[in-house]
Amino acid sequence: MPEMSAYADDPFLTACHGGKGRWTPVWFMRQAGRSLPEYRALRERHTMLDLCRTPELAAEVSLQPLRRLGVDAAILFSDIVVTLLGLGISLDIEPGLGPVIHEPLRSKEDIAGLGTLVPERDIPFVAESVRILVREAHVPVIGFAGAPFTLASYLIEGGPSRHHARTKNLMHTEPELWRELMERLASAVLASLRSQVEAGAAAVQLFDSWAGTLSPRDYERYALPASQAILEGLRDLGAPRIHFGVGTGELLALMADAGADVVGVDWRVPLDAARARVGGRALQGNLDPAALFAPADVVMREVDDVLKRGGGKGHIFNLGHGVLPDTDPEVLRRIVDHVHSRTEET
Ligand code: 1CP
Repeated sequence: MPEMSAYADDPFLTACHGGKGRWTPVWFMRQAGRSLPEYRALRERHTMLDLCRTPELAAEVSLQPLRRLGVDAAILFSDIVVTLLGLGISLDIEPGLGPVIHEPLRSKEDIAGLGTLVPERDIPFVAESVRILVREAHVPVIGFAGAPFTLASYLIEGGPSRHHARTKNLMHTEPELWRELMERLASAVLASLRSQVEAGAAAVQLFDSWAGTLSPRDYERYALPASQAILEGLRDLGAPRIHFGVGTGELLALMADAGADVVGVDWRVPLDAARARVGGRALQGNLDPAALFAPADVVMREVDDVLKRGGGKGHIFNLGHGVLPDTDPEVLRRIVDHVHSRTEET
């Protein structure tokens, strides 16, 4: 979709700006990935990071859900830890587990040693993947990155973590060092997101997936300033900014104030309740990904409830978190059809 004018009455962008389009737009977090057999076939021949680093393959994986599901937006195929790769961090993405950092950051020296990200030099494949995708996709392309708190958790814990205890320990005991880490990560994330928009991404999503493990007071003090710097630093580009985390019911107002155009909501807060917390911003969400294993009539009833609470205006239908790997893609396709037909009628 290369012509900006072609976006004029696009349902996804209209909803991002708070409006009501021809239908309620729908896409799914992790729509590109293990629920699709065509993705699993490619993964038999390439590692996850090889897919991310090879623009033709990354673009192909991003296009797979467009062909099969008919969603209203494409998301770049990559991972939040690609920004860390660009900062010179040695890591892998292990099947069934997630990112593993070979030498977790634990000291002042480790943090001082983090480089500066120059996207064209350090992760040129990201912008190139976006350029190919924008040429090939018939819907807007969403660029993305992880927010500093969530990235710091992987960097410090060394991988997925339940309690984020080392991360919070650094945050509480060495607030100055913590702030330095947040600032370094924020400038890297901002540089990456700006280069994705300059390459043609029509919107961006900042994933602060694990921010919901913080109290509102700690979020405001230790995580929000860095996310705010990123979201504010994107404002001049005019691409809608989606801000998402899991378990963030008590943080929604703060996440909106950080500078989001759209606030992503997990399944724990009904959208009508979330609407009251986000001060006029658009909403994205929020069907429970585990509900997709229920019988079809139950799934569609849940979809209808989300649509009703979303209110039809300034609502992007999505799950409350990523598609679970065992999800039947046919259920995803039926949800897309259902959302479209339901909302075209009104
Ligand atoms: O082996 C495989 O095929 C890897 C599985 C996989 C995939 C398909 C991982 C490992 N990442 C991805 C792609 C990915 N990651 C996308 C692609 C685009 C799409 O949505 O279709 C995106 C947006 C991400 C972002 C991401 N990675 C987040 C934020 C979103 C979220 O789910 O909260 C996070 C936290 C990660 C880290 C990560 N990467 C992979 C896994 C399994 C995880 C989570 C690990 C954990 O629980 O901490």
